[in-house]
Amino acid sequence: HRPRPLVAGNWKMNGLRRDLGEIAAICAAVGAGDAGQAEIVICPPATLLMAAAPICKGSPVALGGQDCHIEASGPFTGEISAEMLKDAGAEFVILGHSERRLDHYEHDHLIQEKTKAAYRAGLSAIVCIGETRAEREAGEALPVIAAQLAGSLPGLSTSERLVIAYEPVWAIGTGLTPTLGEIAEMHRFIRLRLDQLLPQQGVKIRILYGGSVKPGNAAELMAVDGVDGALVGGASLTSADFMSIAAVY
Ligand code: G2H
Repeated sequence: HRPRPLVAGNWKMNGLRRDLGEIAAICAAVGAGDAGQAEIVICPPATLLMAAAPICKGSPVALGGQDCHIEASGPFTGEISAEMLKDAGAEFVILGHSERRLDHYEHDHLIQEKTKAAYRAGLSAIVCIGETRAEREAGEALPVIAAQLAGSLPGLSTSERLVIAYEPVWAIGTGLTPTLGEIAEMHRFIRLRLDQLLPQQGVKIRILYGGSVKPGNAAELMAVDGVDGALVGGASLTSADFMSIAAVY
């Protein structure tokens, strides 16, 4: 039994109101059945959520944020809470992306707190994990991933509320991807760990691959045993590229 695949677009710090047409085009294509079996999520910058929400309403496309604060509200200048994302129309939130872990010094415990905040607000969390190039070359990829999973995931996680995205840091935005064998090995390992950490739920939680997923490599990446979908960055910014990735399902 394979879970329903999920293809999520992470727009990162890209997108102005004039780019909402890409979201409308994705909604139209998914509504017409072009994404096959896959569940589709678009995570635009938070500034676009409220404008994107009416566009996605009535279509099968869900919206997500890219980060959230651990508190629901308070004196945290510049921050956005999970409740605010939910109020703006989001159903998902990406947490612990390597650009947050590296550029903003986010650590596993903070990501665990953010994941709890997402659940509290009624959002599903897409929790990102991944090793750096130095860690992989040192033979540390598996223990690094094990520690990230153990440290980042709340014990009350369920397969409805949690999605894992495995994104090797050295594959993000670089055009490099691991071999299909390396991806299969890692997804098998993550599944094993999820099963140990989250009894009953771990076997059902979707494990996405992310890092330089493009129209040209999506079919072979998504066919790897244990890959339940993709987290797509650069190639999610244009509806044609994103839909040709989603169409592999
Ligand atoms: C990895 C990915 C999306 P890209 O960060 O999260 O980005 O597809 O541009 O490598």
